[in-house]
Amino acid sequence: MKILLIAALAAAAGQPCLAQSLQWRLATGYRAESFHTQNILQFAREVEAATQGRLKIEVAANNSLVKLAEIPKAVAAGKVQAGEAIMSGMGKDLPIAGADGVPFVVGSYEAVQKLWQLQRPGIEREFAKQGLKPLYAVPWPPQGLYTNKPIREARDLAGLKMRTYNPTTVRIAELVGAQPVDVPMVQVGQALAEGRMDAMITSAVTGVENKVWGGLKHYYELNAWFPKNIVFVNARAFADLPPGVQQAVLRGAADAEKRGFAASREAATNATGELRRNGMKVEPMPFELARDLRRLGERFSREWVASVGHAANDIFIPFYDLR
Ligand code: PCA
Repeated sequence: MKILLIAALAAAAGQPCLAQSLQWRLATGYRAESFHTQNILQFAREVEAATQGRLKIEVAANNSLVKLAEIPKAVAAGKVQAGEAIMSGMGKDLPIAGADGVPFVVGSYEAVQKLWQLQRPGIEREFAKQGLKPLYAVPWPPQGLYTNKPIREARDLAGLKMRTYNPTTVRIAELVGAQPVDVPMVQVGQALAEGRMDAMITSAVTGVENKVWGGLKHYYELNAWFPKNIVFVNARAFADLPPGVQQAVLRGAADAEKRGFAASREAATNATGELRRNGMKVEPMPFELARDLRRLGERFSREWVASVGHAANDIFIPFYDLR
């Protein structure tokens, strides 16, 4: 009698007695302390709470489960159910994700939102073709230039070893006559200590996380682009979830996106102050450098539009309100 009563109560509360608990693994290439990963961890907690433990998401940070560059393929193959990647790094397989890395298109968080809204339908379609379902995207703070010596114009970068993380940073290094060096974000501190890099383009927050002030002395606020990280799941794994759990994941994702945008803004402000407090010179972009980089930026825009074809118009024409 007592057991029957408990069963009835559980059913009335909408909790099946034998509800199966599912466990997902989510791979990221960034550190657990990163604001992106902290946001993912909160997303995982919220999904677990909203589903009364029916879906648990275990987050594997710092390339521990799958290396950053291999995460989309690992998720598509179902080796892990979910993952995070940097969209501008996926440009080879996914040209429309490359819009993120075109310099001087996006100059504010409002513009990040606008670009993302315009990219999202195409990203959903392209991800679906690869068996992936996007959940949410969060930008890194604006990208600036770190150097070990003062820079006035692009020519001053010639011969420097420039750390890269996506096709844009590689092209910039090549075009200014620097030597591109591919260093994963979590190894920047080590690469600096070993003298493997003299400069890089990334956010203030990434400089802080890697305590770069030992080797790099200048930070120029280029505001060049705001690359986004995207969190996604294996489409089958998502389709196999009960509808209520699917809804909890989507709600959690929408909240994570909002929270992530706010965290990125906050990290941007705090990190620039932190660079200054550690003795770095934080400066606006010198006029000549701005001129040179804008020229490169225009070239990248044309190349990107040519590589993407008409899907680029669907993004850039409304982005610039050209209709
Ligand atoms: N940090 C990451 C990507 C962009 C950023 O701000 C990195 O440097 O790899």
